[in-house]
Amino acid sequence: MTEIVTDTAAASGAAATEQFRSRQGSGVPGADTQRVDTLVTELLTATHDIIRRHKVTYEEYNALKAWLIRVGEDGEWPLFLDVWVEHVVEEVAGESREGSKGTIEGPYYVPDAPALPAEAALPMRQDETGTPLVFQGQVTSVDGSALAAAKVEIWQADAAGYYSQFAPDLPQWNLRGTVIADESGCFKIRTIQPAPYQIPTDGACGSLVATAGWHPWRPAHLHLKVSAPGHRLITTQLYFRGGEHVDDDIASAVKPALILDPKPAGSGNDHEVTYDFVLDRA
Ligand code: MBD
Ligand code: FE
Repeated sequence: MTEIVTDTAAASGAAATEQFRSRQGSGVPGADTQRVDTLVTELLTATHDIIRRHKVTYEEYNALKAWLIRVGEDGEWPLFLDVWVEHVVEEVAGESREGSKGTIEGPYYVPDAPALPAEAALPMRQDETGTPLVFQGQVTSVDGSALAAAKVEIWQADAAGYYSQFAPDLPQWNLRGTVIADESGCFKIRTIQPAPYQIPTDGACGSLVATAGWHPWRPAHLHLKVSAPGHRLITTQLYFRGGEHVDDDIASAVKPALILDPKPAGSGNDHEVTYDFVLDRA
């Protein structure tokens, strides 16, 4: 099922909202009244404090109301939350990990990308542009043992900054794959270096960014989910040393341990980098 996605905030937002809904039930299993009361009361109290401290006017209150309505109309709740809130949820969730660092998932993951062997090229167009990149490494457990047949799911933007299934005119699984590591936990993935990602400027989030005088950019990144039986799945991203916006990611999701430094390799413009993953035990 390939949907037509046009190049507007509302179209990529609708696709992201639909993707999220298709994977998410409603409610939190086991959420209790006490917890909901505490969290929502504190959120509201913080909001009330801000209104008093800054003497928020009716004009500002109504502008907020109109903007929130538009976030929904544009399907941009996944984008808004993943850009400005998710990094703190991930920070808290990551506190209990010893292995590789994780970071946010963002709005553009799609499960069940085509399975690929340990040494493979990601699905891409015949004329895919961008610097060729060989991304290789090994998946081990925290005790150092190799994790045979670990699953390395990878998704990324193309050299124009677009994600397949969330932008028009891209093959369904372009630059998305599920690589199965070999018996030593090793993988070698041929891809291209993605471009920095600009969040849509024509939707509610773009309007917030412009009105607040911020910039709409994320540094170029690869997204990954790495998993193996008996181990905690890690969701992470990898960035490129010296790349634009590595130091001022709008989504606050860069960590020093996640910055790659690919070196020229082979002929032409090819680059190569090694990054190993260490998974915590489940
Ligand atoms: C992205 O590509 C992304 O990774 C995040 C977190 C938010 C918006 C776009
Ligand atoms: Fe992304």
